[in-house]
Amino acid sequence: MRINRRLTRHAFVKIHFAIGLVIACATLSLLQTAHAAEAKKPNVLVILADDLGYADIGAQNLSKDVRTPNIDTIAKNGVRFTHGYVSCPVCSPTRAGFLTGRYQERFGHEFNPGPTAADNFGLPLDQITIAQQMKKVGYVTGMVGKWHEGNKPEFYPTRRGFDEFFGFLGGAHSYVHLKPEGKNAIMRNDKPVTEDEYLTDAFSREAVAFIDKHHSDPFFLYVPFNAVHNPQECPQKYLDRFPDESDKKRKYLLAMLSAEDDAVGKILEKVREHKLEENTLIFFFSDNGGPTEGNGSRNTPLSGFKGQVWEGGIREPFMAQWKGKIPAGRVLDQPVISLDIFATALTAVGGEIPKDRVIDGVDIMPLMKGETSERPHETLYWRFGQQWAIRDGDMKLVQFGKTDMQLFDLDKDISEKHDLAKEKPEVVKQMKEKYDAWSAQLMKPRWGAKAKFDEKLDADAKQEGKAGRKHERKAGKSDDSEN
Ligand SMILES: [Ca+2]
Repeated sequence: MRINRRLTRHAFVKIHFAIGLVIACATLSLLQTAHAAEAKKPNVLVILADDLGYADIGAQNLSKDVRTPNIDTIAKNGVRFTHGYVSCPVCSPTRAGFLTGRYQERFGHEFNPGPTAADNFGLPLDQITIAQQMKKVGYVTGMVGKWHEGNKPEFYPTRRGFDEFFGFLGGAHSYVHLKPEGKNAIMRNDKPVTEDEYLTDAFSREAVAFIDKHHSDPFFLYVPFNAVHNPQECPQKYLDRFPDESDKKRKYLLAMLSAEDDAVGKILEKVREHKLEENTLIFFFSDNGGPTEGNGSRNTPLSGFKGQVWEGGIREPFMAQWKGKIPAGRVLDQPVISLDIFATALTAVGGEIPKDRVIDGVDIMPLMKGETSERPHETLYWRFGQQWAIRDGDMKLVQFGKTDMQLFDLDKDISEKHDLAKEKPEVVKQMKEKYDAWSAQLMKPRWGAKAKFDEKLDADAKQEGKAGRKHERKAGKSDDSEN
């Protein structure tokens, strides 16, 4: 009896111990599962090029002289869009659209600020940025590069949702004169700093450091390089990669782009090194088309360039990868727009799409995954002062200055050469009505350095009359002065 009782007590203690152990293990396991789920939150990396032509990425298969093996891997590992658009043919408005997921003219951000920014210039503070929404769901957010969304402290990236910022506030910057002076100094967070490296290399270094620092947190990293925007400045080692190029502008373009490609390569390598490739959604695109005369870029076979709503101003190299989620190596012809990144990225991370305002971009992940082949947009719109365009299906109606509207079938006429407006007046009428209905929802531009450009267009259009389509395209030149 005594023995039995002792045994029983002993067994009782053992059972209690065992139950405790099981509970502890189960709790630990649950915690681990929760942690694993947490760790699975995908990172988002958005790499933006500046003033890059449609033909200037190797993966586009349109120029033989460009050397972009690293950027090309994004297309190889994921999808490349042949009809990837931005919402404006110049820098600042496109970026405002990307950051908010909205046609930026909805909030008056229709133009660049110009060399002397208006007092009120900046991404309006009542607009919600993708970075702010990322932060709401626990993301650490960083930006490295060109901001161009306001120069005053209240508009700084650090006040608009980015935990960390390295770069400059203006629309263009020297790549080699990097003293902490003037309004457009290189800054770390809110403080000017001296930078010794070539700017493209410095941006790469900072983006890599951000990933090293935050690789175990879910992160959102936005890297808007200023390459290949002017000024054309480049270390000899990159120029030496193109010994046979005799056109000086093209040579600098190729070399600066090659430096940018190296920079992107280092960032992608860092993602791989931390084994994050299958947990990182990556986008690459350019903010507007190439200003061909300004920097030697090429938009072939598209017509027009930066500053114009012809395809060459608004259709860009546009690609995305997410290893294991987006099937590799697909080329998609469905039109998408940079506004879509907002909804796509926020949906991927479980973030909130604001419901109190119109969000124009949509989640294109189902398309990229191959779950649907439906076009995410039947209609896309552009308004840029006296230029505007609407793409409805494959038809595009364009008004450039005060000349007649022109109609093109982009499926058959990628270079917008054959105006169908006279043949199809009903289509012109319907599309114009659709455009007007959209345009009526927009605000008046908040600032207007663009007015002079519009006056010039008017003058050119008057001078040339209706015969002047070619001339109009020339008149737009590169919109370099506006950045
Ligand atoms: Ca640009």
